[in-house]
Amino acid sequence: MSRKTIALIGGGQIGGNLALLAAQKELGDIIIFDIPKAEGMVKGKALDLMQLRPHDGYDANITGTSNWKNVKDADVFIITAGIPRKPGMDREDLLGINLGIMKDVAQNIKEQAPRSFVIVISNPLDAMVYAFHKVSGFPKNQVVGMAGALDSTRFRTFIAMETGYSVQDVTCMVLGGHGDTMVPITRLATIGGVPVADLIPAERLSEIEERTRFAGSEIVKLFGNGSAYYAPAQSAIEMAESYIKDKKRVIPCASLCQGEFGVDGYFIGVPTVIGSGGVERILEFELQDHEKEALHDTLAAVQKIVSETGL
Ligand code: A3D
Repeated sequence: MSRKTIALIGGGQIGGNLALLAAQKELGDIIIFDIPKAEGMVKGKALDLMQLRPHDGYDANITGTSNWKNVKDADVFIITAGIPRKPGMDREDLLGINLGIMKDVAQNIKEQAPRSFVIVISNPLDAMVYAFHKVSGFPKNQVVGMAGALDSTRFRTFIAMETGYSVQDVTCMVLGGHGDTMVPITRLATIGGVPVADLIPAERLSEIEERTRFAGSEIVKLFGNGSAYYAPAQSAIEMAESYIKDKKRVIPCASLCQGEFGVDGYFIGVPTVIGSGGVERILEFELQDHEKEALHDTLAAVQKIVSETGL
């Protein structure tokens, strides 16, 4: 079986970490693509990563390029092309610049690798994954947005920090849009199978939900000149790995809903099965009334930003 090729479109902070993690997991050969102005930077990152491989013996070929022809027929694309937030900015403030970039990227991926599986990370995520889908015309199983995977691991992290129990045993999911209206499904969060509501007082739990909603901004404020990259990269790699190894993991992802959870025609965070068929299935379950309301609010926010794309 030949190795898969993973093309990383955007070789900045997240792109560099994606390359490192994909190499360490031996997911395949890696191509880091960026604009001509950044070609030296991605070629340098690729070479640096090549020289790290002998330590643990990762067999992956890593290259940098600004030529679309070099990503021809790549199996997986992970898109981080665009600009990140700075303090005081909402994700929505990135729309003007990142939409133009996403249209260009979608057109090129459509030409070079029409059968690939595409994971979008660029913000504002809910609008960017929608734009990719519209412009590329890719079937819905080939396109997915990374957001819920990260929002859920942030929620898990804060629950583990609160209790002191292993983060490994904390499970929970965050659904909805990737913004302040995201919906942590707290009643389903458990630590080793024990409901968190039995372990953490309600008041503290709602503070943790709130911190989760603004976890991205908390890091943007601390950095002062960009947004998070380690955890976002790992979250997308989990999704890529599930596709490449046909693991059929169930991960909250921005998937195109066509009736699921009462959402029609929008990408929104829902429990998604990712396997060799790409987005293979959305797992629906009964929401409680307050969760339905919250999902309705988050859908309104997603619809608003999507309408601003004009697509
Ligand atoms: P950064 O380090 O600036 O990297 C972005 C890269 O994109 C730069 O190297 C640019 O040169 C490159 N780029 C710009 N235009 C193009 C183009 N047309 N083709 C290819 N490459 C291009 O940013 P970052 O890696 O920190 O963040 C990347 C994106 O991810 C931003 O939009 C962030 O807002 C977003 N992000 C999303 C999440 C989610 O959870 C969804 C989390 C964190 C960041």
